[in-house]
Amino acid sequence: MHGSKSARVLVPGPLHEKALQRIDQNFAMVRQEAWRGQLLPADIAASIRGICAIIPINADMMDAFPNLEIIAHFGVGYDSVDVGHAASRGIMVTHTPGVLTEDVADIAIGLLINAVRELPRAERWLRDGQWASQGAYPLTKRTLQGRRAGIFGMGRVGLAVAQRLKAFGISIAYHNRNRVEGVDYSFYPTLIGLAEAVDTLISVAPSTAATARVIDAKVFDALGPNGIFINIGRGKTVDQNDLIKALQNGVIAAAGLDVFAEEPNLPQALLDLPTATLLPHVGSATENSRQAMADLCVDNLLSWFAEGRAVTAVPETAHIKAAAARPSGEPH
Ligand code: 8YV
Repeated sequence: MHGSKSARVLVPGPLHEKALQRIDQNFAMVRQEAWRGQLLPADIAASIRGICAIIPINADMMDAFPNLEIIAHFGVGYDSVDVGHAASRGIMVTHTPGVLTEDVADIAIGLLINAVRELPRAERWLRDGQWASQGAYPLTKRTLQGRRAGIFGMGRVGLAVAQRLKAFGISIAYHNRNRVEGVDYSFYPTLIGLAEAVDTLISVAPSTAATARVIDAKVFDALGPNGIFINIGRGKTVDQNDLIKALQNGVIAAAGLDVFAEEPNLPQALLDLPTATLLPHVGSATENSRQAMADLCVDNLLSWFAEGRAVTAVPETAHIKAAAARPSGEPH
């Protein structure tokens, strides 16, 4: 499929090199690497029909481009894009589901083993010379064996995490907005109900108005002193202060986190906790996944401008049709 060199596509902020190359080959690319929300000349702004970006895109930014048709977001989670506003203006929003699922699910398992078997601390013991000077690393209080896992968010990544946990012989339950068809893991209609039933809570939940800080002190209390909390979804689903207190006071045993409330900034209190194993949002950070995400982002632009449909629309804008594909007079 070839693009339309006449379609202007804005790329604000950083973007994967491969995506940049393909956008440049197929479209009239407007590159704004150091994007700070600056205004572009009115004629350029009016000519922008697509945006491909990893950076947040709010309503004001969309409204700076009167003829914007599509936002191709680099990432599966799209909480940084105001999709409600996009839908109201008839702007298509796409994301990158599917291609990063396995790599992200692997990180949940890595964090879980790190948290339960204390691998980062054991490695530090070795590197700091304590193995040689003091002997074996202390036995860990906890094991994966016999754990009961609860997955919050049973989408593609949640299912891939469950598949891995099954291989470890860990029991699996889940909470999701709705029961998932064809999935026979125990469903809990409330998050607190799930937390009461398990000792290992793994959050894969997206950041939405309904999930904002829902993982809070009550959930940690329910998880209990043998509790492990893993987060590979979004940091904004957690009350981070409640989590810090729960770890400081032994309300839960340990946490493994790849996502945080205000990335890339973490409170010192969290960094100071020996029972927290922390990663800098590396879930999809393999060359393989990032390349596939870059390809899917650009495939969405190509498909939109050549055929009038997106490949992977977000559900909120899946109904939107390209102007060229609409019978005249039909609204978007
Ligand atoms: C990031 C992710 O988007 O896809 C997501 O939702 O959280 C990650 O893959 C990626 O790190 C780009 O910043």
